[in-house]
Amino acid sequence: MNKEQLDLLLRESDRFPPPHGMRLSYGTAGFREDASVLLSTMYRVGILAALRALKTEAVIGLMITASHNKVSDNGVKIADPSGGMLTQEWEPFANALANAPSSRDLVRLINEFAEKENILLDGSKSAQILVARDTRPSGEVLLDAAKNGIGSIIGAVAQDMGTLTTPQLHWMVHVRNKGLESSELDYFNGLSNSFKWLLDSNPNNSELNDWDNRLVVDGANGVGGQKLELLKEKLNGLAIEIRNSGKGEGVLNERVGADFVQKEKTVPCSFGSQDVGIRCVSFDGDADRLVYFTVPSGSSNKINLVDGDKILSLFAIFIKEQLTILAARSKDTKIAFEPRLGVVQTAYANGASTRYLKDLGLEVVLTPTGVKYLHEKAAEYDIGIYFEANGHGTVLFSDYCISLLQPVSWELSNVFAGSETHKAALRLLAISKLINQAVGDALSGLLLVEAILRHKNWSIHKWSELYQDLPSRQLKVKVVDRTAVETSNAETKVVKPPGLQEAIDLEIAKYPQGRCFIRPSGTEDVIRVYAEASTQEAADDLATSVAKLVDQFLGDGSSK
Ligand code: NG1
Ligand code: ZN
Repeated sequence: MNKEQLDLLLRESDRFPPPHGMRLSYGTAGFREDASVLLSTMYRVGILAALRALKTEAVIGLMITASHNKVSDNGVKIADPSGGMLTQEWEPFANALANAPSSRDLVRLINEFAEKENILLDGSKSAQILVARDTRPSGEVLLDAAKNGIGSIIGAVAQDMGTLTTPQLHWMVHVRNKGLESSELDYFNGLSNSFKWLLDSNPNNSELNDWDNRLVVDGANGVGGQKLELLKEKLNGLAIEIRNSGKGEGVLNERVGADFVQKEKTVPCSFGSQDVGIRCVSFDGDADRLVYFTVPSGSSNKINLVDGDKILSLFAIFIKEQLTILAARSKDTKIAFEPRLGVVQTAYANGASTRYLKDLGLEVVLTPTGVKYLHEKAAEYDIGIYFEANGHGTVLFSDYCISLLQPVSWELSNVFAGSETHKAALRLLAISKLINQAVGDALSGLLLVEAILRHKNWSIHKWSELYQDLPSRQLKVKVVDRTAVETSNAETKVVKPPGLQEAIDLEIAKYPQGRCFIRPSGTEDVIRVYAEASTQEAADDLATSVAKLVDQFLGDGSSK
């Protein structure tokens, strides 16, 4: 590091001292804490992004959001050149940077790391970082700190993209590094054009006069509702009403949004009896998750949830159908079109969904929680579909698969233009353009669900009845130190502290179809408990007794 760089770093980092007595960790989705303690973290992640951009010689993203967390929290994560999450190899460095106790320690760490990674810190190279934030009030000040961090590395330049959904920023990084147009307008045009294309490829389109095109969306009082207002103007064939769009009085994620709807199975604010029977959707605070639901008739405030597992199942059925059409024809063409289709879930997937998907003949694998794991696994297939039960997921297409789907491949193999085979290929191609290839995206997920339901002429009730969810319950337990829990087998077994797994197993054995696991959250200071059983009462009891065990082994006595 040259003297100019050293002086700049020391001078600037002194302005952002780290909070005392806190240990920050780059968790399931970056750093997340109460916004009031994050200035120094933002500054340091700005430096991290700049180093990553210098190392990869590509555009990097920095997103300020705490997704579904309460409005007083905030967070930051990095998008790698592919638009995916920061490589896990850099997470230890991210942790060390965030926790360096003084400016001198920080600069020493940067110097050592840059040397190890062969990153030249002499200003001879330039680097570009796209920065964006969700609608949290704390975002503006935190973004300034991140820009300061980027500006502390000579040659690195921040491009402020303003307020975006998390998947928009990831998408921009992804396409920018492919040398393609990457403005917000390009994003909206890409979604609306491929949606239209998909609808037009529906052989039954003209017979769908009775199709209910109404849809009510809960924007979680966040950025997703605002962006959908813009996208909506470009869409035909859907009558979208947006509530909790962030323009009114409501507070971000407070009794609204995908996390609330999925975990509490309760009607979000501003929804109620007027919505009985209509397709409803909830986004989370940064619009990378979506879940569908319906409001049942009657006086209860409970909903019928159509969660990420059912969205995954719908996508899997449709994609498999298209592949079957192609496989039948590929026998008498020159192309052997048999892409590997894989489905990736986590232990939070409802057991009934996993059984259903396997019964369809699909290959299903489980990974630990966190999109970085699911995405990585799904990318191993020609078409990989991944979803968390909470509604985060997408469909990945390999370059090989996309090249086979291009019209030119079909023309070469004598497939009759306009035939069902040809259309099946075009549908898959449209899906690959519609669905975000970088991360889960509520806007593109919504359009794909809508297009498939319309293709199949299915109501949300028909979709919801694909299989019956096993009753489940999620709880969180506050403990003194959540890192005291270590797990294995895609987080389904506790290996530390000793004896806890055996105690959990004894509880599970008491319940028919009982399944239960615990894991430390990567985004909150809690241990999460998930339980499933044949009745709701049994799932509740199992979760409660395991939460008590967690408390006995590790707690401070205040489970919530
Ligand atoms: P943690 O807090 O690690 O459970 C939560 C979600 C993850 C993922 C991240 C990132 C659950 C149980 N966990 O992580 O699936 O979406 O947030 O937003 O929903
Ligand atoms: Zn989110």
